[in-house]
Amino acid sequence: MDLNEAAKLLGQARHVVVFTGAGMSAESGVPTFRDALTGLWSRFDAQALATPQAFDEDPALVWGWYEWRRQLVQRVRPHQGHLAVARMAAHTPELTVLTQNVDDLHERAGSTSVTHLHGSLFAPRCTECTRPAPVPDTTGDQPDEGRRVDPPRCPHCDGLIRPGVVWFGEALPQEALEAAAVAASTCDVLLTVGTSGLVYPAAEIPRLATRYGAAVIQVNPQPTPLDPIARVNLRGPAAEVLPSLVS
Ligand code: BV8
Ligand code: ZN
Repeated sequence: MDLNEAAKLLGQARHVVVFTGAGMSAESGVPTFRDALTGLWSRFDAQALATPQAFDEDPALVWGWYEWRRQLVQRVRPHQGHLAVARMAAHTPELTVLTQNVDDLHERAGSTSVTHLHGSLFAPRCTECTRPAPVPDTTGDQPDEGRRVDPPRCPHCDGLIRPGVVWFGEALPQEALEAAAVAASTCDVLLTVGTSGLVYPAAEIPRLATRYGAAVIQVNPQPTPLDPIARVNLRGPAAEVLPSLVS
């Protein structure tokens, strides 16, 4: 594994972008998007649940899935890979985290410049007046082993509250997209971790970085469509590989 080449590229970089997907949270115990559907949810397809249509059709089922995921994230902790990314920022003049993940593990590990391309489990909002809504206080509740949970209603306009994530078919937040395009087109190194590079337009980001001359380093136990653009391919899990890239 050419860890030394990767560590050297990162050590010399002025601006590093760390681009993460669901594989970054896997070793914390958060199932990746595709295998987030085990047990209770196994007869559903994530891509079918993560849509405005599914929420319109059955708000309680979709809200229940996101509440289950949010409560799961609240019960787990960032791993050594998240902590390594936070430490990397201390050694790099500029470091931007662009994540496709809707959990808060990068922030809880101490990363400060985190852009959520697909929103967050911790930013519910009203479907009508779009005002932000409070995250339900479910501390102490047993994780809801049921499936359906009626979404709360907006205190201002009585509209249905929805998860603050980007569903399939929805546009990514403009400011996140712009921040990602600026970061990808000005960085020297883009470290892509735990993403299959299949979901667009986020999957454009590593490709954009190479077009602007950045070196791409990939951390993933599996081959992905990003292999051909990676200068260095580190075939291994995030929690093991990332700490060896930063002192
Ligand atoms: C949009 C939030 C248009 C919700 C998610 C071309 C251009 C534009 C759009 C499209 C296009 N072609 C198709 C589309 C439509 C669609 C799309 O890309 N579909 C795919 C399936 C082909 N895109 C969209 O709909 C996007 N919107 O384009 O809108 C528009 C424009 C203007 C106006 C109106 C509309 C919106 C996409 C965002 C969807 N929301 N998440 C939620 O979380 O519930 S996407 C979701 O799936 C994740 O956020 C992630 O981005 C994606 C993939 O999830 P996973 O499979 O879990 O993760 P990943 O793929 O990253 O795979 C896990 C990886 O980790 C694997 O490689 C594995 O090997 C690795 N791994 C495992 N363990 C470890 C590990 N790596 C390291 N360490 C380990 N331990
Ligand atoms: Zn409202």
